[in-house]
Amino acid sequence: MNSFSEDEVEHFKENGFVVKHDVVDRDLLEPAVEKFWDEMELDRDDPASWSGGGRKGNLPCSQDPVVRATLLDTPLQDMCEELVGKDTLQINNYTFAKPVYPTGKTPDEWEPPEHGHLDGHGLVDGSVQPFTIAVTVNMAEVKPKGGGFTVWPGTHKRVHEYFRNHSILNGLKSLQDEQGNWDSLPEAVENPGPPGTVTFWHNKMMHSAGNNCRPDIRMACVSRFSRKNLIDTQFEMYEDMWEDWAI
Ligand SMILES: O=C(O)CCC(=O)C(=O)O
Repeated sequence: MNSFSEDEVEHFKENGFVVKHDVVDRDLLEPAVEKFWDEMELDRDDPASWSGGGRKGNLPCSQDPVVRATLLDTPLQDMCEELVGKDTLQINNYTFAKPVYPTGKTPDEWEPPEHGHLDGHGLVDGSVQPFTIAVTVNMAEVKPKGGGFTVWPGTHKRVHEYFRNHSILNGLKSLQDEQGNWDSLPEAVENPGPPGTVTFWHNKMMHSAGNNCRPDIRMACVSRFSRKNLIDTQFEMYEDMWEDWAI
């Protein structure tokens, strides 16, 4: 049975991402959320103190078996392989545990981030660390304007097209003019949702954490899969960017 409808596959191809609800069971999420709390260095009983956070960066529990279970004991890899191809993928990184702390602003003051970044092509100068497809899992409820994973739809196509004729070192250049200003970026889309909501996203998507103008902490985990043969195929930029995908 297919996990994605034809419309969802079409949405993924056109926009570079697709969102599915109830993919990860709450029984797996709840213990993982406890691990977030163990490590965020915040007083759980004092929400007023959460504004501004908290321990920064990916939490150490990114590697914890309980947190990894939210990837390993779920259909996430199989679902990604429905898009990329059966038995094509391996885990590139496990469950980076990413809190986004409240900013202290109200939803009325919320704005999306002005821009995002690309992973693998542009984060580290002079090196590429590509992957194939990623999943961002909402570990707890993420309300709109609450720091949800944010994407710039369609940027995967612009970046892919640019790489056909340019170095793959910095894909952000495909989204900038000659002066380095953002060039006609699409409107950002934030992906809130209940626990277990997953955003599946293409490797060449501009993305970012959102701005959290809610009182709750945004808790999400990001994992990336790469093709088993990525080392041989990473420079391959087919005219049809889906040539080597299953969709
Ligand atoms: O935390 C988020 O929502 C964004 C994560 C991100 O930017 C990344 O994994 O590269």
